[in-house]
Amino acid sequence: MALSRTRVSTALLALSLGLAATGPIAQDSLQDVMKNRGLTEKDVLSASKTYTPTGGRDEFLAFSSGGQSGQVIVYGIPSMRILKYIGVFTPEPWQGYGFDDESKEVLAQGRIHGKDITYGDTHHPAITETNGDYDGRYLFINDKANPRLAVIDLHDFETKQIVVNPFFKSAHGGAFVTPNSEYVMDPAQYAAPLSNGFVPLEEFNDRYRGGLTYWKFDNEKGRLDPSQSFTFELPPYSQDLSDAGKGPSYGWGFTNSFCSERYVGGNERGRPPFEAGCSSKDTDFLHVTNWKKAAELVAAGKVKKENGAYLIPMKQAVAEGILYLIPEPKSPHGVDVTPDGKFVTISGKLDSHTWVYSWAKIKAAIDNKKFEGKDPYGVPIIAINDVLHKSVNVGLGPLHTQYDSKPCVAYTSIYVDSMITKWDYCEGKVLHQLPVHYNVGHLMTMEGDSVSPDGKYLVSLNKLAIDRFNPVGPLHPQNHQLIDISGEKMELLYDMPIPLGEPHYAVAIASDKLKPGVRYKSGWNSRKDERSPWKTRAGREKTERSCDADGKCTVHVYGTTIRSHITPEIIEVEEGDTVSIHLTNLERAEDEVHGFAMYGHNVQLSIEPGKTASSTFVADRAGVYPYYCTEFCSALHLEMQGYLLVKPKGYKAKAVSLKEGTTYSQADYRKQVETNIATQGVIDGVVTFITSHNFKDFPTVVALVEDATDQLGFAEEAKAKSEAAAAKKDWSNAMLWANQWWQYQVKTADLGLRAKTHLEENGAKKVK
Ligand code: CUK
Ligand code: CUA
Repeated sequence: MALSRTRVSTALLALSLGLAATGPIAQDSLQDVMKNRGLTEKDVLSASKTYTPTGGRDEFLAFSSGGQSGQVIVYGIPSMRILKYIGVFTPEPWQGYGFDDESKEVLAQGRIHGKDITYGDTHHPAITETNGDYDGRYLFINDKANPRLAVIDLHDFETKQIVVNPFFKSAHGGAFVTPNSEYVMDPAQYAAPLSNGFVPLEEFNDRYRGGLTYWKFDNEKGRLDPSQSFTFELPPYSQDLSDAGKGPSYGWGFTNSFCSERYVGGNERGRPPFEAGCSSKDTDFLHVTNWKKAAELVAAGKVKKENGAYLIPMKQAVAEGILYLIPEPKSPHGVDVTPDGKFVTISGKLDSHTWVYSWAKIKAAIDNKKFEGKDPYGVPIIAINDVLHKSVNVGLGPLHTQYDSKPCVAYTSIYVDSMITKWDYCEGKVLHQLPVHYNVGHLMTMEGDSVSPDGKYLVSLNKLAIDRFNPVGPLHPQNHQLIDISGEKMELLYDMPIPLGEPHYAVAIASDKLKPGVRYKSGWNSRKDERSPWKTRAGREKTERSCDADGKCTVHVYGTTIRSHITPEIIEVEEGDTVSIHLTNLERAEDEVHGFAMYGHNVQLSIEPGKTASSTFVADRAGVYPYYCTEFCSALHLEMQGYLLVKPKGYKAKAVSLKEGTTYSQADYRKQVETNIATQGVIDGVVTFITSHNFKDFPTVVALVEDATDQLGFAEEAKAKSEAAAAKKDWSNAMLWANQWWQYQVKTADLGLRAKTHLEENGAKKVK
């Protein structure tokens, strides 16, 4: 939609005169709308609790697992508006993730035995904590299928690191952080040999193992440190969800398991399937581990390394008194420590109770060495009756528990009965139950697994949507239901389809705890958080070609992007060259992102203000390859383009110089200059409006004015070049530079008008 010059000028003029078009006035009253849409008063009340007027912000931000998409979904609460998908284990073209060289390096960290794994089964996001409270610095998320853990920096919402578990072949029950993000818990799920070779299933009991990794998080660097991380060897039970102790239980961790029967299926051999053999006993085991003491053993050099990583054998863990088992209800799933750290709630998928364990009692049993026996691996078992505080009938198939800001109040998701149960874990009584659609998995309250939950809202992450939305084929979205928990009774507010998944867990943080940046330092490698060696400044763009002794040649392009051109606009290489294009976005303005896509080479970059992104490929076919900016960044965005010319080997140029399709006369030049003078009038008018108001009180406007001033500076440069060409009677170049001068004016005017509108809409005051 390239606007003609006259149309843009007219539009600018109309806007500057305040002639903005107005639509027809809506005549419906609230009653009319309710009647026409069949809404009840309760619907309207619910709507008004989630409706967020234009420009409004959400009180909380939720980070949801994106399930098998390997991504993280960010949405606002209570509006339930999706704000972003963050690429984590999976390439994500919009963010250039897995396309630019910098992020390819991050994804490469997640290779398994040298193989690219381009999906992830993400389950549990976790936000870093300080003193048990969300601090909003980093987010972790696990991959169950390939035992990996990723670090996302919440300063720019980008994935910075992926680590692969050195022992496990799957890992489900992470990520859960310790109260000062010292460690991230990440237990195995399906038992397997801790080594990589073949071990027959017949040797399951002796040579298959479970485990629990405590990944060390370097809070200074914001990265996981595999060299300081350690793993507990555990019995071949299927370890499941985990949670870290806090307050009185600080220093300890809790990990569920199922299939402590150690059953190995084989229905093709005529054996009963896993599901029968793994749910035959009445109880499974809660694993209680002391990470604080384990870390001390590691620091004291008392733990040996295997596969290059610290592994604490069961024998050593038992001898050191840092590993215990407690029976828990059949096929348990969620384990959730209460905000005060005094209790641990555990739910069994095949039981209708949630069991509350007392930390004080667990600690007393450990201190008094009061055990009911040992498991086949010699791990002491604490009797359930010695530690049980309450057992509460919450409904059939309880899974996960989250907490309220009100003391003793918990919410548990009830999978089979499809409902949320609100209950009191101190007194052990049910307070309220609310049906949901359908088969809720996790549930989430605001900061509901921290030491200070915020209450207010609960999201029910339902597994099935069935009939709740317009049908879109056999694969349905999932349904995240927003529930108001501010009153005595829960109230369902809103259904939100999640078209990416299957999401498992989500965490929500008060949005005022997040302070994401809007630009990078100029020439920034965002994935490494350091200045890029490939950065370039305006006017310093260059292309360098070098060849080695074997005649292999590499071309490095140090380029830039700014509204609305890419420098360079022509790149010439020879067939067979390795080409690295490094682009720095020179913009400082908020949201002025440029993209870079090229025909036939799988090149797609997203270059945010200040970022330097690189793309390396082999130009193995002679030909013409147009490239362009993929973000509609300005009126002349479509013209933000260029050509990669891949010349056949030994090609000799025939044409001497570029021949334009059009040449320009003195009259063309004059006409352009007249347009420019008129446009300058519009700009001056807008400037007068802005400077006559208290614009400095509006940070958005201050930023726009800064950007506009920059653009006007570029206009001045182009104007000087135009006048120099005119002095030499080079009318074509004079006209083209005059046009470039006008391009910068249009950008200036565009910014100025945005600033003016912002001032008008936000009640700026006249100052002179
Ligand atoms: S799990 Cu999926 S509903 Cu991975 Cu936490 Cu419970
Ligand atoms: Cu830059 Cu379009």
